Amino acid sequence: MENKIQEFLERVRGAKSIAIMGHKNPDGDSLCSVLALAHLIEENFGVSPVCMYDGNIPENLSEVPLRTRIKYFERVDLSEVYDLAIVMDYGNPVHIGGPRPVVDNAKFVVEIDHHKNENPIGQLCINDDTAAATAVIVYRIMRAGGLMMDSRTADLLALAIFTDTGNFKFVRNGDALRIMADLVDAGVNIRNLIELMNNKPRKAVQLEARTAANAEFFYHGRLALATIQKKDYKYLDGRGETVLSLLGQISGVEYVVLLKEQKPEQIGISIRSRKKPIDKIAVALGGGGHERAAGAIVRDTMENVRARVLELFKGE
Ligand SMILES: [Mn+2]
Repeated sequence: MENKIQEFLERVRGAKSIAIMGHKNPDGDSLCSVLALAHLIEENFGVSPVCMYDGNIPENLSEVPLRTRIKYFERVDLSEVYDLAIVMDYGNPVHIGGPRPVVDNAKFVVEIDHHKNENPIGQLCINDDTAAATAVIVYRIMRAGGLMMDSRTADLLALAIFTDTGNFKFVRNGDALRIMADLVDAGVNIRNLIELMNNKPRKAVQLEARTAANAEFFYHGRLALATIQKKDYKYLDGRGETVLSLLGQISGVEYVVLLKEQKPEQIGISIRSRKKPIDKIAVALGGGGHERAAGAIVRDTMENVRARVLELFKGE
């Protein structure tokens, strides 16, 4: 890891043009890790990376520091050949989406990720699937390189870690907490960051509340299943974390599934588990993720996907 970080710093030092991207429909870690790394590079190396994304950035992340620094991929020149393309927090090449040509055209590709990834696309891979967030790896790069961290970088790293660990619920060791402690000592105010994310449209919160209220329960109340129909999907902000978290608070519920009809015959699936690993269920559905937080996108009707999910949970 240390050697890879040193090679990365050398690559950045030698690059005149840099592009950075995360995964499609960025979450807090994807968005804030991209912005933090871009800002670190700009402040410490004097090169201003071009940041791009595909999909939608949730409204609750619209006020994060340097938000305007990242551009929708259709607003950047995808034919430009960058010295360095950095792909972060992406997990699987299909999740890169629109910015993909930038990766294919770049002279050198680096990936920085904490997802399990069978087919890495980087020529240099700074991957660690034990890291609680991609931002944890960014933090390590920053410290190993002796890079200057200002308050915006600190806030971005804290936001990424806080959101990706589900407010520290998913940490498996103390690293993320030690890093957060350091960021707080550097001036991060966690309460202010939470307030900054309380920024959803009213319709989004009301949809989440309604979706949770209409959830169904199976297998002696161990599985909670909620659905969002196409007509409501446009109001959903992000992945519906609040629905997942609300249903997961119910006594006896071990698994929570949220089915989202993104388009006719395209269902986004989010799965959460309170105990046992469920990433294998997401994999069986053609997706992936972490042991207790995973997902998939299935091209089929809501009815069929619902039946398949219920079948997969039968043995659990
Ligand atoms: Mn992540």
